[in-house]
Amino acid sequence: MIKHQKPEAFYDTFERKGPGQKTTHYCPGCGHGTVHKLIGEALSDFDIADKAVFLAPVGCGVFIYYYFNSASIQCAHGRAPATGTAIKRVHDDSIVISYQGDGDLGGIGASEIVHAANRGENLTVIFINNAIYGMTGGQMAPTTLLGQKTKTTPFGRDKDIDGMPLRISELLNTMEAPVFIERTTLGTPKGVMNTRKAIRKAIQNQKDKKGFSFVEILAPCPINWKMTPVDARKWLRENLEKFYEVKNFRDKDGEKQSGKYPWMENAELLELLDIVKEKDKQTTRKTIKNGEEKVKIAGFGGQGIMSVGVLLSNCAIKKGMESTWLPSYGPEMRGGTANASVVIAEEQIGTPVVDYPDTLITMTIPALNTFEKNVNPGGLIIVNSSLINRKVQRDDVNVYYVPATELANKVGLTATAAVIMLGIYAQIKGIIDTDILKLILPQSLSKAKYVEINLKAIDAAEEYYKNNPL
Ligand SMILES: Cc1ncc(C[n+]2csc(CCOP(=O)(O)OP(=O)(O)O)c2C)c(N)n1
Ligand code: SF4
Repeated sequence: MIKHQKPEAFYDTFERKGPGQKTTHYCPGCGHGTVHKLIGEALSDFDIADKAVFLAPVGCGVFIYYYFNSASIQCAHGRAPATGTAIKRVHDDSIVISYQGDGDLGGIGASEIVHAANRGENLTVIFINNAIYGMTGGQMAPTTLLGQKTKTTPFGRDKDIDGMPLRISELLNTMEAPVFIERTTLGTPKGVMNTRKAIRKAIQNQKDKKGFSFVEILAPCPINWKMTPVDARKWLRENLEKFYEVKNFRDKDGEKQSGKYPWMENAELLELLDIVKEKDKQTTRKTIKNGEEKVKIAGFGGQGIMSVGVLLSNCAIKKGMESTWLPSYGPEMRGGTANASVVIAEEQIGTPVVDYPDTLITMTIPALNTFEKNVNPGGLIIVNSSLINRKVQRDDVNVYYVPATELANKVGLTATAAVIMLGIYAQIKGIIDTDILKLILPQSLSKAKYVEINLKAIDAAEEYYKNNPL
């Protein structure tokens, strides 16, 4: 029976250009739409749409998340294979589909695809080769044919000036690791059916944990080729297919990947991260207001901002909570602005980015100036009053002033000021406590000789807060 219907893996309507839309943003005759349908059908037939994670490229495929009712991540230009590597390593059961154009994959992202293929990541990569930069209006791509006229090659691509068109499938086929590499075409109905098969195989391989699977699809871009959809398919058959041989390059079984990476089996590390201590998790898990606490620790480089962020995050993990740490540096090696974003949560964390912190721990005036306005109403700002000689302007947040640098000097090391700030945070918020700080601190410091003095700094913070409660 032939069914003509939208795959269930698609949303009912596409909201890209307002509610209720039934059509995609692609131009008439564009290859992207055809390939979306083939992927959608595969996901529906395999019943894995809920496990799929799309890696959206920069290019015309950028809006993939408007169409598939699956998870998707908008990747930096060309970086989808790197993003996919990370996702696979923490969510091995997800089905990660990297969807990329020839500019994205073969140009700016050439390095990422080469290394992901060479590592044999268990990913499915769908590579749309339309021999042009579609989204930006038709500039030359790495795959543009010799003699092909584009915006940036108005007299046609010239080998001596622009180099030869890149045959990406052949390039990846020089490597040992990939298990499946096939080039298909949308130039004919038969080609579309073969593309369908190749996409299914590449997804099935990932399901079976076989390894890196790559499908290069020769696709039309009628708009930038300046042709009608029918002429574009003809041109594709007569030109693209002549240079880019349509064939299967390899289909090997691949050694089934265990899905476990060495660090996932390192008992010492598991112990450290407390992943194995389920019991401990249940007994010590804290209830956090709204289930999540977002902290921004900000100051200058060299003040221990990053280390204290890692320390906080590790304490939270030790307590059986989820936590992320995200550093942000200014361009200078030393003394530039620096801030760390830490998220602590009862459940899995959606994003490590902290735009609106619940707590701001601020070591310097520029940091206070930058982040004060972003603190959530009802939140907390802890101010190092030794270095910040102004008051917080907000009246809808709690503020605690602590002369952290002064206290650190008394302890005997100025650099412990950030640990003192964290000690104060522990006292006020109670999400982590002094005991856990003292337990984790020795593991967080790279130099053992500073452990003792930092432990003293935690005591100093506790003492100070006892005498000056909020
Ligand atoms: C860092 C960066 N460099 C360049 C661009 C401009 N840019 C946007 S899409 C694109 C290439 C798109 O071509 P392709 O990957 O072939 O996809 P298509 O649009 O043809 O599907 C480029 C160069 C950008 N957005 N970001
Ligand atoms: S510009 Fe080309 S690749 Fe982009 S949507 Fe239009 S036809 Fe498709």
